[in-house]
This record gives sequence, C-alpha cells and structure tokens, in this order.
Amino acid sequence: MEDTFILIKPDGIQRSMVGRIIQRLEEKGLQLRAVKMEQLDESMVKKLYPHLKNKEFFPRLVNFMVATPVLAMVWRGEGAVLATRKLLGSTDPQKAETGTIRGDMALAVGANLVHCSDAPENAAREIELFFSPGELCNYEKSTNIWLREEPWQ
Ligand code: IDP
Ligand code: MG
Repeated sequence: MEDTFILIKPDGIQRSMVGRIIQRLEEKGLQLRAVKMEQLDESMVKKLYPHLKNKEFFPRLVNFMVATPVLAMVWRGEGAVLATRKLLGSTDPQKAETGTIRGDMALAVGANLVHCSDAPENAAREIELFFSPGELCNYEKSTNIWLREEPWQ
C-alpha cells in the first residue's frame, strides 16, 4: 500500500469542486487517511513547490495558492502516487486528456484545481509538511479486498 498527498487548490474550493474531486478519488478505490482545511502562506507554498521557486511565474503561483484556504488530504492505495497522477492528467488542463480531472474540469495551467505528489519520496515529504503522524488514520476498509489483484484469495 502506498500513500500520496493531494491538495484541492483555491479554484477547486471557489468552484465548489471539493465533492466531485473527492468522489473521483473514492471511485478509483483509494482510501482517505487524513483531511485538513488550511490557509497557506508564501513560505508554505515555497515548501510545497521548491522546484519552482526561481520560475518567472512563481509570484503568480503564490498569489493563487494563498487566495483562499485549501484542502489537504492523504490517500492510500496500491500504486496510489502514479494512479492519482493519471487521474489528475497533465499539468496544463489544455493538454490533459478528457476523462482526467484537469482535462474534464479546468482550462488553465494557473488554475488546474488539484495538486498531487509526483513520486513516493515527494509524497512522504509533502505529507510530513502538512500532517503529524498522529493525524494519519490507520483503518481497514471492508471493500479493500475487492480492489486487490486476486480478490477471491
Ligand atoms: P504538477 O502540479 O502537475 O505536479 P508542477 O510542474 O509541479 O506540476 O507545477 C506545480 C504547479 O505550478 C502546477 O500545478 C501549476 O499550478 C503551476 N505551474 C506549473 N507550470 C506553470 C506555468 O508554466 N505557468 C503557470 N503556472 C504553472
Ligand atoms: Mg508537481
């Protein structure tokens, strides 16, 4: 089982997409471990996006990310990091495939609704940034066996 970090950005909050985005993650078979609504500041955006700090668009990205609170979450499942990257689609919604969250629900790279981790090591770092270990719920869902490779075993 793998954990990944998902964050609904201010446009998702403003456009009332929280329910629909969570529904897509649940439908995929992922399990919610933690959720928190939080107002980010510039230093937190820098910590979330250390690889973008020197980009010319970074000041605009900061303004966007601090515009309203965001919804931070931890989701668990087999191959959860790659599965959620695919579910979100390309960074630029204009290039994202139809059927993906960004492809179906957004139009601009500066307002692409959701963040998700791009690798297991980044997922661990991002989860630690937003949650203490005690905030991550450990529980078994009775449906989990029906998401396995061989559910009948
Ligand atoms: P990702 O969100 O698909 O992982 P990253 O390259 O990590 O993509 O970029 C993080 C976020 O920075 C993007 O989701 C998007 O909101 C913003 N961003 C990335 N590239 C651009 C750009 O060229 N213009 C404006 N915003 C960008
Ligand atoms: Mg990224």
